[in-house]
Amino acid sequence: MGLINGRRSGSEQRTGEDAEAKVHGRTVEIEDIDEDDLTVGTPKKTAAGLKAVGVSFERGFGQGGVSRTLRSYLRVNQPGGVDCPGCAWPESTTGHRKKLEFCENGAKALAEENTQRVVTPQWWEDHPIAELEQRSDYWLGQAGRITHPMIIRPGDTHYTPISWDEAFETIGEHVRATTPDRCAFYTSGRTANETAFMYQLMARSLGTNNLPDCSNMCHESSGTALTPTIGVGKGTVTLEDVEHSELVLVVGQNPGSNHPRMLGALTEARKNGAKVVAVNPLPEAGLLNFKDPQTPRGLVGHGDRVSDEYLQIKVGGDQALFQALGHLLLAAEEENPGTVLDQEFLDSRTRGFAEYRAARGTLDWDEIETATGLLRAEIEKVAEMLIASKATVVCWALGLTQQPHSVDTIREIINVLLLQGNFGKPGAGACPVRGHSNVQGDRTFGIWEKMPEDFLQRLDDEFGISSPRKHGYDSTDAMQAMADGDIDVFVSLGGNLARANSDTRMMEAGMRRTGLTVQISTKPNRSHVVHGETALILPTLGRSDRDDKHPGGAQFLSVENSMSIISSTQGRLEPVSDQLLAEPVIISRMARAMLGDDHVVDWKAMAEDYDVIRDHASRVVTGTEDFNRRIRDKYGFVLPNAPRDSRTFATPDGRAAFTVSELEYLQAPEGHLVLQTMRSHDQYNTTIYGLDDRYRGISEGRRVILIHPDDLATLGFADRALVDVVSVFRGRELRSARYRLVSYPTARGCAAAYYPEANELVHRELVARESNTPGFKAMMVRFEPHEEKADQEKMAAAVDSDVVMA
Ligand SMILES: Nc1nc2c(c(=O)[nH]1)N[C@H]1C(S)=C(S)[C@@H](COP(=O)(O)OP(=O)(O)OC[C@H]3O[C@@H](n4cnc5c(=O)[nH]c(N)nc54)[C@H](O)[C@@H]3O)O[C@H]1N2
Ligand SMILES: Nc1nc2c(c(=O)[nH]1)N[C@H]1C(S)=C(S)[C@@H](COP(=O)(O)OP(=O)(O)OC[C@H]3O[C@@H](n4cnc5c(=O)[nH]c(N)nc54)[C@H](O)[C@@H]3O)O[C@H]1N2
Ligand SMILES: [Mo]
Repeated sequence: MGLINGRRSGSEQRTGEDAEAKVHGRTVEIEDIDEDDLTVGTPKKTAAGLKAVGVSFERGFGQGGVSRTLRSYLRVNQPGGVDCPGCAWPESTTGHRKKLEFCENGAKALAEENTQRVVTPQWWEDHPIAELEQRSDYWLGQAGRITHPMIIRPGDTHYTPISWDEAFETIGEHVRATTPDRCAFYTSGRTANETAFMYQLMARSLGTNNLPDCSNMCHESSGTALTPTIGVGKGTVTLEDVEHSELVLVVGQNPGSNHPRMLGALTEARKNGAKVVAVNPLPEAGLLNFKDPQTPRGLVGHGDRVSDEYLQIKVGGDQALFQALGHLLLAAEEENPGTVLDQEFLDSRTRGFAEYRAARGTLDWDEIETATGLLRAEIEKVAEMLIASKATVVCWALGLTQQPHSVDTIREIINVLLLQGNFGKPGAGACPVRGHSNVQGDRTFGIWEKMPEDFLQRLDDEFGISSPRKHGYDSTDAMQAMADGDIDVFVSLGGNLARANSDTRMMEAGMRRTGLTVQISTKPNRSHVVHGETALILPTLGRSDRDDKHPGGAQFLSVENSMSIISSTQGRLEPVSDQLLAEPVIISRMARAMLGDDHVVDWKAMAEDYDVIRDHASRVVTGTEDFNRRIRDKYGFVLPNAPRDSRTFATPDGRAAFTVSELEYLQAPEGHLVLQTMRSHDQYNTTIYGLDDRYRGISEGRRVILIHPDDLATLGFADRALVDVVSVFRGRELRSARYRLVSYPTARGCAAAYYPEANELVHRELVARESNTPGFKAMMVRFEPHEEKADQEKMAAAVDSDVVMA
């Protein structure tokens, strides 16, 4: 363990080799995963509690040391502090915030960023690409924060340091040597609003809408379903609505691991008399019971129950469920007219009700039971709860967005909410629970391959540019374009597309074909390892780092949470290296390198003073008028949301739309199961924090398939059998070797594996209709006993047959 304390010092202007950088931190070598160490215990029935507090501090102290950790934990999610990089769940804006307004997994996210482990030029020298290719995501991410800009040129075996000046010149040369439509600019959802705004402006000034983002793989199906039906592609509730609802449905979501602070809101709602229904194929601990670590009772008591009903639905059965619920509401209204539906709302605010009623008038219960794996009586019970509720919220996340029929499924949720007028009244509404802490803000500020005309027009007017109108690539199309050799420059503002996207082998082949890949990153990941012919790594400040190298002093940024509240975020910790640049500075310099110093946009002014960015944005982004004043309010400000604010809908005729969809669900062929992929409790997307999926009882290994004991028996496998997984789609097969089958109480016919390991099983063509989101929760798989020897041959065969390369 080498300690590099102030070994180098100096300025960013020199070339990397002789740069005298000030780096503080230590390099560490951790052991890589040994899947044979896997242990399996029993799934837990309660989330959080004292253990969660212990883990928070243990991880924090282990990565960042005591004082850094305490300073960062005390400031997270406080007014004027740092927005937690963990998730997009909101904090209260009505006053009371706890001293520690975060959760175990927020703490881990901070610990990972605040780490004092560093990845120096020496580290890259010690680890050739050939070695890094063999390493797991866990090993790569745990190495720590990248301290210097690095480059790898054609024929190189290692990354070597490069000066910032040279790095930007390299980008400029590559961009000028090609055409704008052969460049793509990816964004991950941690990017702040101001940064996102500059980034999309840069792409559009260059002349492309190729702005794929993580949202394409995440909640795109939600936006696609919501915009035409209710006129806004976002949720329509506030935190207070959730807490004062009479009924909350939590569908396709695992808040215990992915939005732990939501459990506080659900417990609060139940205390206020609400009922909570969980809909999930897995019995997730956080949806069963919760011990709130912020209360004494939560630390020592038995905890609070979270859900009143638990529908253990089959993967992909939710459209059927919501069709059935709609049918039951209509039937109940017919029986007792005037008691169930909000007729006044239906008449005055919606369209398409008659067609919907006609379509849902009848129902094939056998098929509904097959599709959902639920009993009619279970569904009827939830329908009764809906009928009894005067204010219902439906929350959902990725369990609904990553399947072929996802958009239809979400439209069925909207139908059910519309029936009872659950929009624009307290305690009611649609609540897609967003993922990355600023994924929603990035969209608001223009990161989208098909931004609407009015935004583009205002952007053009503000800056005197001519934005292209042709839609760009989303993440799936970008992968295809890369694999086809249609991309020369790929820039990634955060994220790790090589691992996050579907069809890993195709994605990696595409990255390797690209002329220049540029990763603006905090930590090493797979997208650095499977790189373009030339590749740059540009290390940036994280959200909790101090950003004060500006003429006007320290700057702050802003983010938007899942409930449309924009607030400021400002880091205060000493960066691990004085070579790191803030993201707006990187974009400003990159833009000038691409577009020339005489470009009509004053990039330099924006990077020097973020108020300048906000001033521009306030004239382009709807709802951000007077941005610079309002962002300085204690809790920021709320963006307008027509359904929520005024029960109005910005659709062409001003009405919310009912939709009719054909029933669809996932049916695996004989001998196959439906496979979903999900997050463990110890990861942030492709960043693997540790190997402990505590609530599900899995530790020290990640290549597992959770499978129902009866399915194990039917398929003729023993618990813990070592298998290869074969995923089939339209007659084509993808394989992934060496998984352990683990007997688990999931719904029958469904299996679950961890993302991103299982992404190599997702066919590129398996996407949600309309939204083009990969079918990460809709694979059809079978298992074959794993034979060590056949391993290499099979993998080689899979590469030959499945990757389309010229
Ligand atoms: N700690 C931590 N927090 C995170 C993240 C992280 O990786 N780690 N990621 C962030 C991001 S980007 C996102 S988008 C969110 C993701 O948050 P989630 O959506 O909670 O993420 P997943 O782990 O994909 O879990 C999906 C859940 O849906 C269930 N499910 C799967 N298929 C179906 C189905 O067909 N129907 C139903 N009803 N349920 C189904 C699964 O069993 C699982 O409980 O979390 C964010 N927060
Ligand atoms: N099979 C399967 N695949 C999935 C999913 C699934 O459920 N199943 N979920 C999808 C979803 S919901 C999402 S959102 C995507 C996630 O896709 P991405 O957003 O592309 O992936 P992340 O793992 O969140 O990105 C992690 C990397 O971001 C960089 N980073 C972290 N913080 C910062 C920062 O402050 N600035 C910068 N510049 N870089 C930073 C680090 O270098 C880190 O390695 O994956 C998708 N892929
Ligand atoms: Mo996400």
